[in-house]
Amino acid sequence: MKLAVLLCSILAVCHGANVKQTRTFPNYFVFGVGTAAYQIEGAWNEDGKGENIWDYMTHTNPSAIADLTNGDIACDSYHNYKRDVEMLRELGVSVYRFSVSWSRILPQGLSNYVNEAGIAYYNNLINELLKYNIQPMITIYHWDLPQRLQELGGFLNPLIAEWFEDYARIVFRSFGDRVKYFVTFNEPSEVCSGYGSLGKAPMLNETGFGDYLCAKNLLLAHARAYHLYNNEFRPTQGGVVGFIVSVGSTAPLSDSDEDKYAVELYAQATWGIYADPIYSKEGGFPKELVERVAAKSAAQGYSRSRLPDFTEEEKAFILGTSDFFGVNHYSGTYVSQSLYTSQHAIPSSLDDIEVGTYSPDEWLQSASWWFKLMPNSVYIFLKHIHARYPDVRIYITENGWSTREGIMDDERVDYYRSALEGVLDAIDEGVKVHGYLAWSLMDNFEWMAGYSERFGLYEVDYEDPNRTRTPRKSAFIYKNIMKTRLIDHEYEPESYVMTIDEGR
Ligand code: GBH
Repeated sequence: MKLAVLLCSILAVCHGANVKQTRTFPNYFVFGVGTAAYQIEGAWNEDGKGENIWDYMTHTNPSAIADLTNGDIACDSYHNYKRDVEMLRELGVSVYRFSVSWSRILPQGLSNYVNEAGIAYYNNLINELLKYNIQPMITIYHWDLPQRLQELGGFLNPLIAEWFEDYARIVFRSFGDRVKYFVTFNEPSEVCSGYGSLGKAPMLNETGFGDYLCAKNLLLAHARAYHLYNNEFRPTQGGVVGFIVSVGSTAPLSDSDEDKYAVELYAQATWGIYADPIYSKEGGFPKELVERVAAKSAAQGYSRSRLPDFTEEEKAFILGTSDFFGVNHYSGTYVSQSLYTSQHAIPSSLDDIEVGTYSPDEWLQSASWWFKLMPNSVYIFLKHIHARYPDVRIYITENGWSTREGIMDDERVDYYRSALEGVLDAIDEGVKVHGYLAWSLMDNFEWMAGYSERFGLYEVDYEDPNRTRTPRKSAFIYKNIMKTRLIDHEYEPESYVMTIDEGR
């Protein structure tokens, strides 16, 4: 036993030390990994695929991406999907979350023309997964809107709800006989940040307008797809449909009532706006947020709130439309009213709530500017969701750490171990977490950061035309956790040669 561990067990203070090593993940708990189409597939214009907003943006405005790259080839998973499935078998996952590309299936966005080659690609992938007993989880929309629909307004056009429903119908009809987990949207906050900032395609930067309008339209699109599944597909296919929000952890900077209230407002503005309409008791957007935006809008001279509210009928239509709470999580911050500065764009959602955030310098910085390690953040956000929506079944659909190149990723190993301790802590306290999907299976196109930030359990060699994938240390550690269903903080891989454990 290492000295540090010995001390920990004597003092019983070190979070995640071997004191807790005997705790196992419950039988119902599933493990897996995730990816997304634009980030891995490449083949951006092959076999009839149409152009999407990321193709368009990276081609017309290359300097939007930190390293001037794009997803034209990415990990080339369009040609390498069998290797991807082999990696999933090496790891021993039971769930693989991937997204389907709208413009690969419907090149022009609308359902009058279906690209059969696109359907065939996903059929091949799904069949390969099922051959090895790996359950597919399909994200129907992970940020890659067909460019044509963008030209028609994208998520600012209320018709997006109908366009999305038509697309979802083709996805359910084509794959739902074999796929039992669906997610409509990945991270609406990021989808809508494409309309309320320069942070994502289509970079509309209509702060405090575009993002709010997108939120409303996206939730209606989600609800339509959910009802469609419920009415037309669930009776024969018997799967589940969820929705994924990203939730950062928060702690009040001080004990003051103002700061506690700031935490609530921040939660409302960053994820409650998307989650409350579905999971809260009454439905609709969060009450204080609605009041704040209305008051700010009035003070700014607008004749109506910049946050368009739902009708009562729309509220009822959206309420309850998710079979599980999918949540992506990376980190968190301190939140305080006293940190509010007028640095936020005006108008904007953070300006509307008049709240600021702070992450201490002592927190370990990842390779991504927005992301430092907040101690215990997984436990904190799980408790927060549980407190807000006590009955909901939670799947962590993304969680991971970013580094630069390199196979020996001890930071990522530590991150995963302590994140999973946080999951066990939350389960011990009655939080209904049913699964954990690491982000990501392999390095991939990290949106505005290009290939400069790496989230993979496998490293991808982008210099190599074959896009060779090599397991990192974290791949061996995560594999061992999934296999033993416990977190052994002492475990070290015997070798760095990956093999498939047959007969799982
Ligand atoms: C996920 O997004 C994505 O689903 C996935 O595709 C991606 O690869 C992965 O994470 C890693 O980034 O408010 O200015 O501080 C997470 C996106 C990006 C959401 C940073 C919160 C905070 C920006 N997160 N963002 S800011």
